[in-house]
This record gives sequence, C-alpha cells and structure tokens, in this order.
Amino acid sequence: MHIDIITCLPELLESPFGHSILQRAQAKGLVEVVVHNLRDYSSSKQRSVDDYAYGGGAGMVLQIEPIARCIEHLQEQRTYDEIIYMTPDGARLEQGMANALSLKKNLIILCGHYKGVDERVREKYITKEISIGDYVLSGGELAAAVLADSIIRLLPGVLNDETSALSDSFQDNLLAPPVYSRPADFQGMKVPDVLLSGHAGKIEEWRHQKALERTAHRRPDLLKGSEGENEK
Ligand code: 6GU
Repeated sequence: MHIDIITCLPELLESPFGHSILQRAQAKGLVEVVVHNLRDYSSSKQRSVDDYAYGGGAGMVLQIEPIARCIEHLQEQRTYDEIIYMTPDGARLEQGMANALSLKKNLIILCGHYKGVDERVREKYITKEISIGDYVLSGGELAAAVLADSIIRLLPGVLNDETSALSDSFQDNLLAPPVYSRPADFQGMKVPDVLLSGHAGKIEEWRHQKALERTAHRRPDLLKGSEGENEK
C-alpha cells in the first residue's frame, strides 16, 4: 500500500510514523507513507498556502492552487483509489471504514487546517471525507495519523500475530475481554482460574462471555447495531 499525506505541518506527522508498529510496517516494505509539505507547492515567495475567506469572517482558508498542484503532481505517478479529506464534518471513522480502506492500493490523505480548504478542492478532487469524532482538533494532521494507523495495522504481516487484529475490539461489534499477565497474584488480586487452567475451549468461552458482558455494560449500542452499517 502507498499513502501520500498532504499537510502544511509535516513536522506534526514525523513522530507517529517514526516509531513502533507503523515504522516497522514501512521498514518491512508493507506500506510506504510519504508526507508532502503543501508549502513546496506554493507559487508565492513566502511559500504561503492560505488566504482570507471571500465574504469575510475570521480564519484563513487553504487555497486551491497549491493543493491542485500537489494532487496533480501525485496523480502523474499513481492512480489513486481514494483522495481523502480529513474534516470534522466528514463521515465518522469506524472500524468498517478502516477495514475497507486497508484493501486499497494508493491513497491520498489531505489534512485541513485553519478554517478548512476552498470548497472547490472538495468538489474537484476529494472522493471521501472523514472525521475521527465529534470534537474539534486544531488541524487534520493528528486525525490523519489516527486514520493511517487504523488502516496500516490491518495490512497482512504488520502485526506479528496474524489473528490479533481480528480479536480487536469492534471487529465483531464486541469490546475486547479483560487480559492479564504475571504475576498470577498481585497483593491478593488473583487472575481468574480459568485463564490458568490451560483449557483452550473454556478460556475461549470465558473470553466471549466477558466480551459480551463488557459490551452490554459499556456500549449497548454495539449489540443493537448490526454489522457494517457504518461502512461507506
Ligand atoms: Cl478530521 N479534523 C479536525 N480539524 N478536527 C477533527 C477531525 C478532523 N475529526 C474530528 N475532529
């Protein structure tokens, strides 16, 4: 998979992709993530990429020209399955969306900033608009990192244990069951006996039961909502 991220704050994206699972996924050649500085596509001496909004009002708007130049430059090298714009008024990111995007080959993720991007960018280039939840961030960069992480960890070979993404919370509309590690007894707090029993069938049954209980208690909405309703 190849992911191009377009931003006017590339520094904000250095750390998320430079460590741990996301870094290893790139080192193994399972994904290529390239961050593009929108300012490199500015035509002004000051490398500016934003301007006042027509009609007035507070806040600057990312202009169409640098974005158009950047996207069209990228499109000369690849055909993109989706050109995604990160925006709080987009469709809310859910596991089903990450699953679907993990099957694509080439993605562009455009990070919004200031008051957003010129509406014509959305009309002309964007194929999907995604939000990571109902709260406002200062820009789309952290949201883009969240989206990319949710996709990349699903790519075959990224996680050591191939089954571990399948047992994530949300993959089956259930929250994950509790987990324990050594010691078996911490100041009198004991690990449930069944987990020490070595009985795989009983352990699986216990985990499923706990996942159901936890979901019913914390997120009853997940038990009601049936599969894939948020997939787009
Ligand atoms: Cl994608 N961008 C911004 N600026 N805020 C957000 C968001 C995105 N998703 C939730 N809040």
